[in-house]
Amino acid sequence: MADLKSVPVLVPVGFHAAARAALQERFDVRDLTETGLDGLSPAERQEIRAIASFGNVSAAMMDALPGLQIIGSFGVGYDSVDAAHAAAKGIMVTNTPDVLTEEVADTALGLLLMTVRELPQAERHLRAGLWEAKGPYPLTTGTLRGRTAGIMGLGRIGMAIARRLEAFGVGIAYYNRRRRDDVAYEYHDTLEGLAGAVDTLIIAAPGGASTDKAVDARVLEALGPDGILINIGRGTTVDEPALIAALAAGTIKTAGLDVFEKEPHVPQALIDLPNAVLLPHVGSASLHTRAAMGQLVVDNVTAFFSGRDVLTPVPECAKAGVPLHA
Ligand code: 8YV
Repeated sequence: MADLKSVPVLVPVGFHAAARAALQERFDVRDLTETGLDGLSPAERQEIRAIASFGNVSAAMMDALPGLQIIGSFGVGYDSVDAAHAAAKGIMVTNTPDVLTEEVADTALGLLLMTVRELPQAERHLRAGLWEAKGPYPLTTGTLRGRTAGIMGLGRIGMAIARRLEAFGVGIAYYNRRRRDDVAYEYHDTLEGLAGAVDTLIIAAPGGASTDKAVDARVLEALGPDGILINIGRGTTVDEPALIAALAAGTIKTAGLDVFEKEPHVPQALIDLPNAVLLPHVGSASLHTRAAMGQLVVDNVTAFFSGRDVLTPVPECAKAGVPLHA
């Protein structure tokens, strides 16, 4: 078991403040600045044994840190970490599932309600003084009543969204890598099949190569002119130009997006569309939930170097038999 104070841990300067402070108390924290590994001398690179991360950890970065044993990634999605490369090298990767599930599902339902009932547009109407000057906000053509939602990615967050949809009286179907045998929701083995069977498509799937641009022009066409697209997963899952074209042409009705392909950049063409509700990736962004996520990063890295199993290894590392502790 290592003396934690002698373990050099690389932590981005803008990392969750409380988590950074907790790591600093226990470990020998080294700053990862905007210059990346260029900010470290070759000798310092040799020493690093852990990274706390909320962004890109590429294969090249892992290769440049020969003593690296664990990457504690902040967030449930770890598409920005090359987990396959880490697993092949015997480097542990942990993420922060569970602690953000309910928050993200809340945001998904909020976004769905905002989108279908045009709540941001109605609020802008009031703030612009138009209620008094011109009269009530027009009746919305959209309603949740009678809708069926197709969930892409019925994992922990997808299931939490489904539970909420049930309470709202919305029908549920899903597309997943595998059919789940613990739910009675209608399963579709293709995304296009799901989109054709529902009028509301909710993306709660992970990002990365397996879902890259999976929601394309054909899927949007299948969703149809009354269709609503909600994305709480990753922007890369949607072919953004195809979505912009579909919203502009009325191929689908409206979209509510919390994530984008090249965050924080959002295409002006999307911002200009009146039939889109856009949030700046706030799915898990409450003080409460971000604190829990930060603590889980600290707990994983601490467990690893204290001879205890990490709490939340990513499946790639668990399957490859990467050691659960140092
Ligand atoms: C965070 C997320 O915005 O958990 C995820 O996968 O996308 C969000 O909760 C992100 O992790 C912040 O780095």
